[in-house]
Amino acid sequence: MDRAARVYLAGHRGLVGGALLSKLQSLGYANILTRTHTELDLCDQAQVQQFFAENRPEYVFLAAARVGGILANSTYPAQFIYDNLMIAANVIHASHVFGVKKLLNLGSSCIYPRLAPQPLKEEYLLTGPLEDTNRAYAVAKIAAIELCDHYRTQYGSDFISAMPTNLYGPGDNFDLASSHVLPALLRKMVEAKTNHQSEVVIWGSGTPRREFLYVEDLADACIFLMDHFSEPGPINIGTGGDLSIRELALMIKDIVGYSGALVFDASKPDGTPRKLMDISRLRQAGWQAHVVLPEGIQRTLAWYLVHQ
Ligand code: GFB
Repeated sequence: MDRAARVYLAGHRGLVGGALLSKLQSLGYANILTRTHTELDLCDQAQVQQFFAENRPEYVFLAAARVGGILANSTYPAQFIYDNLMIAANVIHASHVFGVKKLLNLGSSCIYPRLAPQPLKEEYLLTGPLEDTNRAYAVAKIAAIELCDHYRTQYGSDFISAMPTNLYGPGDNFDLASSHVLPALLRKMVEAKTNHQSEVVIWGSGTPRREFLYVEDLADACIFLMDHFSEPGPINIGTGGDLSIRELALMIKDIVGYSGALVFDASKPDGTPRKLMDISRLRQAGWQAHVVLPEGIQRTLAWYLVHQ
């Protein structure tokens, strides 16, 4: 991407969008277009078409979505499927209508079949039943990938889809009802330490395994792919390693310096047992993650202690 190119970053206030905005600015991109949800409702096709007509972005990072952890996904499925379908359809279609040079769409590792072989290869998508707790979100995200691929086939659009694993980092959502596991456990342990609580409750059995990618690494990977990847089908973005929720909780406990007990609440859902990504396609493209989990947790904790 030329540093003077008009780059539309949809979702700049989210975890991914915030990291992408910082990274793009640090690399000297001077013409980054952003709009808040109040300024531009991406579920409204007319508003989206007008925005594209007036601003003519050359590149689009589609990082806007309704996202949440396992509880939010299983509590509000209608909003997760509708909002994510509309956002994807409106932004991807407008990018075609107004001649966007390249668009990067973001999927998620949770849209692979629940019991697909591990590590997950890109070709496993749509080969089996989805995880129930986030089926609504997954169907919308799969539709977005299909939109990109069919616009490439029929119209020659250079629209690519990245499939990040579970993300975390500064700017994450720390609301315990809607957040993902890593920020939730960070907050719970910080508060338990501050309030001298004797225990911290961890949802589920602690046995599911998750892969965690630091969000600044993801931003770096997205910009790399925008410049170097133009193929159909999703491309996995991960670290290549995973750990159990129990191991994660013990790591966070150690980093926060919390000395109480960890209690596992089996009444809460475990979700998919594992979703480790195969990142050989990404490695072949020439990119790999840099920030290891303990370092990323320490940076996220430092950010949270200032912004809580
Ligand atoms: O991060 P998480 O909410 O989402 O849950 P998923 C991961 C695992 O951590 C589950 C456990 O087994 C949870 O039961 N867990 C333990 C907790 N304690 C907690 C807690 O306090 N809060 C939360 N949230 N989890 C999401 C999808 O699945 O993955 C989204 O629902 C998205 O759509 C995201 O794709 C990347 O990793 O299970």
